[in-house]
Amino acid sequence: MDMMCLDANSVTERACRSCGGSGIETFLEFGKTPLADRLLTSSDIAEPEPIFPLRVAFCKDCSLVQITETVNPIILFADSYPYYSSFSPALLKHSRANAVDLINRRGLGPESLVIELASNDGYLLKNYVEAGIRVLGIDPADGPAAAAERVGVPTRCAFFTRDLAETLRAQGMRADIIHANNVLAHVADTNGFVAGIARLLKDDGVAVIEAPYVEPLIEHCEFDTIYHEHLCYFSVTALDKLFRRHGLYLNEVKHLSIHGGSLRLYVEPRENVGATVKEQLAHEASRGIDAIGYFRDFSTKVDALKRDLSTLLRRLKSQGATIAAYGAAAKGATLINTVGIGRDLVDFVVDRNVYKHNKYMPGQRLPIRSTEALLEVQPDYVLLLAWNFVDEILDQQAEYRARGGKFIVPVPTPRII
Ligand code: JHZ
Ligand code: ZN
Repeated sequence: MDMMCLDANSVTERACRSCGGSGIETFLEFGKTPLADRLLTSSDIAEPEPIFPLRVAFCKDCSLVQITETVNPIILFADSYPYYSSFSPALLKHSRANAVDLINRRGLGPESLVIELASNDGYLLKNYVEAGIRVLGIDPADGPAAAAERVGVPTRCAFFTRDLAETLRAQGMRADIIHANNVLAHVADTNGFVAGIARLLKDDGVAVIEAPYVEPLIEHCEFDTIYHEHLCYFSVTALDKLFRRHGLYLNEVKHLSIHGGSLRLYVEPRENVGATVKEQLAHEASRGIDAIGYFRDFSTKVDALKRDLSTLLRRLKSQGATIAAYGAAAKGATLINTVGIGRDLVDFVVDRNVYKHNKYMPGQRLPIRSTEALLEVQPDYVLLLAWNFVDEILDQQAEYRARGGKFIVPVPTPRII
């Protein structure tokens, strides 16, 4: 691998991203890795690739798990960001149910306003548009933002900040609902982002926020969901403190199976903490998720998984098997680059997202093809990089499996199905 380190494009944090405390302790080290969503074109392949330290730490003051390196967000998100939410039917279904539930529960109508931060290609807001409700999407990635406009979702192509919240408020905007799915962990100015939500919500409004949950990450060894875009790995304990700092209250929490186990948070300007939150806080205290001890042996578990997966792939290969991979996911980049899965083991990766075709995975540079390639080539095994959509993908690949093809699911422990 030909790589270089662009130090000027990142900073190493010495204090906690949330509370500013200096008691952050590293418990997992990946060394330097390339950026997970920075897919390479055939002309990039001749160039060295930027790599950045990937190191995970725990804050003893507010319990927040976080990485210590902040890569310039323009590099991460603004420029040819390849992630389009609408390529997953399961995600579309999940998002629609969320919108329908809120429209009913909160009695939303044409006079209501729903804002989504990181609205991507309009996958969620389009459901409100259909119901005649006013919406505004905000997203810094120009490709997905343009796709949202095409489906009738007015979108402002910008990063959401405290300043943007002030500007919108000055224009008379206050939201009944603010959605922020899989973005809170991506924002370098964690406090500014939450302060912006507080400024933009109506007094009786609610922020409905989804974020991957740190407990399944640790329990199911989902270490591949760690990459530079994900700055924070939230517990309810850490979130509760973060919101309170800005006069917001985490009043209700739900567990979701999406992305390997996520939380949906209902956050309001009025304190009305329900049983779901109290129980979750008690659960985290009893499991010790609010203390460093819970995280100390994670690194050993990650090493064991990496070794087992590498051994399995090498054994299959030495038996003459052909192996491809499914899902040019960001987490796939962490997996192949930390385990060391190159062209010697995996021939190509398939993905339904047409924007990813004919590009190459970062670091190991596995070529990305359309999913049809699985039936054309019929490799003996397919390593499932998008393991979070296992049911959906196995159903969709019934023909490949009927012809004898097998999937390798890497986490929580590598297994063949
Ligand atoms: P997917 C994403 O990470 C994006 P990724 C982001 N980094 C984030 O925060 C997390 O989610 C939470 C493809 N696919 O969604 C689509 C098929 O080809 O698991 C995607 O390229 N066929 C902002 O990138 C990839 O797989 C299918 O049937 O790790 C899945 O990526 C399905 C369902 C998906 O997340
Ligand atoms: Zn802290």
